[in-house]
Amino acid sequence: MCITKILLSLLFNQVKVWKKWGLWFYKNDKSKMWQDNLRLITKFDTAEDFWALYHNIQPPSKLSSGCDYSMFKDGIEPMWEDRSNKCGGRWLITLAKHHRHTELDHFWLETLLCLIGEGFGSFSRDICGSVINIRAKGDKIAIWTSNAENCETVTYIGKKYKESLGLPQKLVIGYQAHADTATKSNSITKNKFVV
Ligand code: MGP
Repeated sequence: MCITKILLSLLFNQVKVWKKWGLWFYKNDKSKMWQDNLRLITKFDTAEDFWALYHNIQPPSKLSSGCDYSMFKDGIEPMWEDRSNKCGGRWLITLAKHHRHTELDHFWLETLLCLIGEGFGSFSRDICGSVINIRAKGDKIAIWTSNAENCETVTYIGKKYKESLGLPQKLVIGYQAHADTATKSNSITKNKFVV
């Protein structure tokens, strides 16, 4: 267990974390509409409940292709259409296939801890949630924020996020507005910001 995890569990066990969070699961069933494949698993507002949940669900690396987990602030649904997301965007980490068995679970946990531990200080207000996509072509992890025009906040979150994951300085990550992702005509969405 890394030091961040130990400290957070000691500090926040049975202590309320930032408001309340919801954990969602998406399983790709092509016979259904995208929204109908999305399920809220549970909500939690203490670190103790977070760890109980975390230890009782499959780690992302064990999920089948096409599945997602999302963790969002209570009251925000993990979709572009939600009023908190519709003007926002995401910092996107794309992982090479071989990272599923090395970095994926670790990156996801660090992402969750950045969120519930308010790792972005006062900028945490702009955080909506995070999503992990398990995909055959390569897995993805993203932090969603509420305002893609808020350059200072978005940039701060991106830099801090990269640092929290221990990504090398020279590795560039991109932020994309949901409006661009939702209307893209091919598999590439232009980056609005990079850090
Ligand atoms: P995806 O699951 O985010 O990524 O979007 P994937 O599977 O890697 O595909 P790619 O297009 O990024 O290469 C896949 C598809 O799911 C999208 O093209 C949409 O049709 C649908 N979808 C994804 N999201 C996050 C939403 C959403 O928030 N709202 C709606 N309506 N559809 C979505």
